[in-house]
Amino acid sequence: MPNSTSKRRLWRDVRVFDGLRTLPEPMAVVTEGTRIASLVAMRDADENLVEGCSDMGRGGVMTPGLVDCHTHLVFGGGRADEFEARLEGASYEEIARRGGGILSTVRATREASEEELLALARPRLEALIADGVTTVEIKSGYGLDVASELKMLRVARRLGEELPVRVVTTLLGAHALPPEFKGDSDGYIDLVCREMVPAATQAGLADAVDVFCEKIAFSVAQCERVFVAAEAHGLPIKAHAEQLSNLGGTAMAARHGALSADHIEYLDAAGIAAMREAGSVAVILPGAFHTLRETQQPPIAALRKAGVPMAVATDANPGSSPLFMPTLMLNLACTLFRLTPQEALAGMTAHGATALGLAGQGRIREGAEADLCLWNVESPAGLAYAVQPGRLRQRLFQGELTHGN
Ligand code: DI6
Ligand code: FE
Repeated sequence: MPNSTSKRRLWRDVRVFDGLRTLPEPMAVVTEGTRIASLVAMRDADENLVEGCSDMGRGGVMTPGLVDCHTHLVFGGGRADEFEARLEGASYEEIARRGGGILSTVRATREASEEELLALARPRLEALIADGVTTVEIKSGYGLDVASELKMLRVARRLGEELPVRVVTTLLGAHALPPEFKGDSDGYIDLVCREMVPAATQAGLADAVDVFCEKIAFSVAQCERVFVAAEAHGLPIKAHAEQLSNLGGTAMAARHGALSADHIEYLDAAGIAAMREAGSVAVILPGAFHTLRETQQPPIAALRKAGVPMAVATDANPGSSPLFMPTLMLNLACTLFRLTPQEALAGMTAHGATALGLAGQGRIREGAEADLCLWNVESPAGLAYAVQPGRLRQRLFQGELTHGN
C-alpha cells in the first residue's frame, strides 16, 4: 500500500481552468502526495499515467483552490442595525463619523475573549471553505490597541491550525481612530508604528501590514509612516485606498512596493501607472461596492489595458461586505464591473495569490501544490454565471481530500 504522502490520484476528462485560462481540451490530472504530478490532454493519457492511481472519477470543472486575498473574518458583534440605517438613507461615512461603523465592531471585538472570537470566526471560514477557498487572508483592525490587535491575529493563526486552509495574516492597526485617541490621529499612528508593528512582528503574527487611507480614516502621510515602520520590520505592505474618494494613497503605496491596492473605485490614471510600475495587484471588491450601493466604478478597462493584474476577493466583514461567499463575488465582479468570467476566476486564483506575496500559487500545473477544487458546473464560466451553493464536488488541500470522495 502506498502511504498517504505518495498516494496517486487520477481525474479524467476534466475541464481545467489553470489559474489564468481555461485549457482548450479535456484533461487528465494526477496528484501525488501534496503536488500535482501530471497534467496532460486526455488523448495523450496512457497506461503509465494511470498506473497505481486511485480513480477519482471523470468530468467536472477543475480550478485551483480559491484564494480569498482580502477578508476581515475575525470580529465580535454584528451590524444589522447599521444595515437598516443605511437603507433609510444614512451613508457609511456618516455612520462612521458618529462613532458607529467600524468603531461599533471595535467595541464588541475588544470585549470578546480570544476563544469567543475563534468560535465566531470559525463558521465564517467554514463557509468560505465549503465554497472552495484553500487560501485566505485575514486582517486585524477591530482591536486598535496592541493587545486587542494581537488577540485578533492569534485567532487568525489558530483558524489556520484548526481548519484545512492556508491563512495569511495582515496587521491593519491603521483601520480607524480608536476613541481614546480622538483628536490625536498622529498620536495613534505613533502607537501603530512604535508598538503595534514591532509587537506583531516579534510574535510572528503578521505576514503583512495594511492601512485604510481615506478621509474617514488616515491621510496619505500617516499611511506612509506605517509603511516605513513595516519596511523596517521586513513586512510587505498593502492598502485600502481610493474606496470612497481619491487621495492618492494607491500611488504612494505603489512607490513603497505594495503587494496590492484594494477597492480603488476612485483610482486615477496616475495611480494606475504607479501600480503598473510597481507590479502591484489591483484587488477588486464588488461585495463592498454592492453593499454600500456605490456608483463609482473601479477603472477596470484602464487596469486591463495597463496590464495591472486584478484580484477579486470577498472583503468579508460585518459592515461593508457581510457576504461570505467567494463564488458570489465572481458573479458580482462580472455583473457589476464587467470582468470576464475568466478574469474573475484568475482574480480569485493566480492573481489573488500574487496579491498575498504567493506568486506562482493558485495555479494548476505540474509541480504546483495540490490545492484543487472540482466543481459540478458546465464550464468555468458557469461558476460566475450562477449563484448556487453546493456545487463543490471535491476539494483537495495540500493533496488531502477534505470534501467529497
Ligand atoms: N474598507 C472596508 O471595506 C472594510 N474596511 C475598510 O477599510 C470595512 C470594515 C467595516 O465596515 O467594518
Ligand atoms: Fe477591507
